[in-house]
Amino acid sequence: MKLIVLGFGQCGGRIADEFERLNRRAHSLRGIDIIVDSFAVNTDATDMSGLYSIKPTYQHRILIGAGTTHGHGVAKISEIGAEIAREDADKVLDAMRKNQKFYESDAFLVIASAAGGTGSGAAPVIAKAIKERFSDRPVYALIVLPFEHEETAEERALYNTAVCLKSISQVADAVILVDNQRYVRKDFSLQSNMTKINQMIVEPFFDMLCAGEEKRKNNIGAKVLDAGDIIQTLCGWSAIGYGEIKLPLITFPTDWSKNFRKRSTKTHKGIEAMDQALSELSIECNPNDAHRALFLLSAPSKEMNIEMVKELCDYLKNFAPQAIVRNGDYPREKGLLDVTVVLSELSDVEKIRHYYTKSANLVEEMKRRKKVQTSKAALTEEAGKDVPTLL
Ligand SMILES: Nc1nc2c(ncn2[C@@H]2O[C@H](COP(=O)(O)OP(=O)(O)OP(=O)(O)O)[C@@H](O)[C@H]2O)c(=O)[nH]1
Ligand SMILES: [Mg+2]
Repeated sequence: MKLIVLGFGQCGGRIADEFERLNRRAHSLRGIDIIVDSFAVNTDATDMSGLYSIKPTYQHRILIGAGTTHGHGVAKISEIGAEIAREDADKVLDAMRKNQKFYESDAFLVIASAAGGTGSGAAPVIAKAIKERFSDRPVYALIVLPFEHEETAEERALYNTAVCLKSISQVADAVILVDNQRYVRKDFSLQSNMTKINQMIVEPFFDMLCAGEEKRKNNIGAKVLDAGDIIQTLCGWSAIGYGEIKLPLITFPTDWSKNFRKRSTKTHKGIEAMDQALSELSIECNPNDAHRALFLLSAPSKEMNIEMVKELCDYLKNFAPQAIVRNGDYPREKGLLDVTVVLSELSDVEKIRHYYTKSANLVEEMKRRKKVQTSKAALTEEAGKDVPTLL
């Protein structure tokens, strides 16, 4: 599958940058392309200068709202982010269309954090504009939810998150939810944390995007998971997970038909990787609520067989009995067996309910605060009416 990737705000831009890096990896290691083009869109010029992989041209690192914010961001006010995006939407659409391979893409991927101002405001607005202009391809969103401490420290984060989730779910074909809190690892230093988290967020997409683009016979599975399977699966609230098991690099040929115990060990490795993928889903959810799902098994071809794929299918079906499960195998020459899982069309996600309920109380509170702020400002104005001014 080939994507056009657009990252909004600081978080979105950095994750889009990681996707561009994935593409370079696919290109140099596997000789295939999984991304047609990637863009960072921001109201903050400094944020974009810190990116590594997205082309450093003004048409790939697009500054929006320069007249309003002078390149300094919208300080968490997502309504301003949305307003600026409405004004500058054409700038983004025109930049995308300039790529000669634009029409080779299978889907758009819009990325942003929900808690900030620029990304959470701009992503739904531009997703809507893309959907209206290019109705032939799906628009997917990858939305990053705030860390727990951000939610408790700043009500704005909670409010922005709820508003962004509601808005993006009204326009995007699927919203892949990524909860920052689930990626926190104690062994990461604070400085390297974000980069590591971003790498962990994008890694599950690598094999999934590559599998259907392979041209070499040896790397084409018995059942290829292609763009069609992904498009049929991604719908509404979605989660993605990834699990891997290291394999010895040198193995001796075995006649599996005569060695049942070893064969079940082999299947066991697949189940172990799938278990890991399910326990490390990008958002906490109940697989029972999924109505669509897919998994991709990737390993050296001698490590996979039809029986193993079938057992993995049954295993996933057991967790997600309501889901239509699609699958594929992807033979790769490496000492690794990995499983990517997508759960989609989730009918319930507790965290979303939490944002919606908490922010419903905040809507009134925000209005009240605005009123108090305005009336206090009027009082101060009133008190200073007899003071002369120098202007
Ligand atoms: N995973 C991840 N989260 C990030 C990153 N940068 C910021 N965040 C999260 O994103 C939220 C803040 O949003 P930003 O993306 O910084 O905000 P913005 O869209 O640039 O909007 P403004 O700066 O308010 O104009 C917080 O929840 C951060 O924890 C990143 O590189 N990776
Ligand atoms: Mg910013």
